[in-house]
Amino acid sequence: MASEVEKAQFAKPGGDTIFGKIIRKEIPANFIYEDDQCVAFHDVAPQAPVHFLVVPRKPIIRLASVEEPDEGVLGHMLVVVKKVAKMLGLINGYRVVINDGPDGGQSVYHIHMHVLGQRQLGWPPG
Ligand code: TR5
Repeated sequence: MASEVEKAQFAKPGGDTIFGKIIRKEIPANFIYEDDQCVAFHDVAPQAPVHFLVVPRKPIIRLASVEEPDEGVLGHMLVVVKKVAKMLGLINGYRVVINDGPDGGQSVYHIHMHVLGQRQLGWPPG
């Protein structure tokens, strides 16, 4: 089974992604939250006791391809991060991560925020 880093080396931007299929409910995921702009669901391979993803309905490819009109949805996603983190009881803090491109370890080319919590996280990340 390829690691996330290995997957990121081969992942390519473009086309529909697994997250598009999840958003359209063509593939099941463990949803926690949804609204007209974004969804949140648990990561299938959690790297912490709580690990969820916030994904915009708009298929923005990656942070490097964000445009000014995306400001609103990106800000909204951070508000959703805060809401869902509170909902899941992350009262002691958490980490929010956007992996961008091969060096950033991005394996799915539909922008998303990772939220990790309920354990002490190390720094720097690997
Ligand atoms: O590597 P990046 O930052 O692109 O993050 C992609 C994340 O998507 C990884 O943490 C994966 O574990 C996660 N992932 C991949 C799939 C998946 C998922 N999370 C929830 N449900 C998933 N399904 C149904 N299928 C996946 N291939």
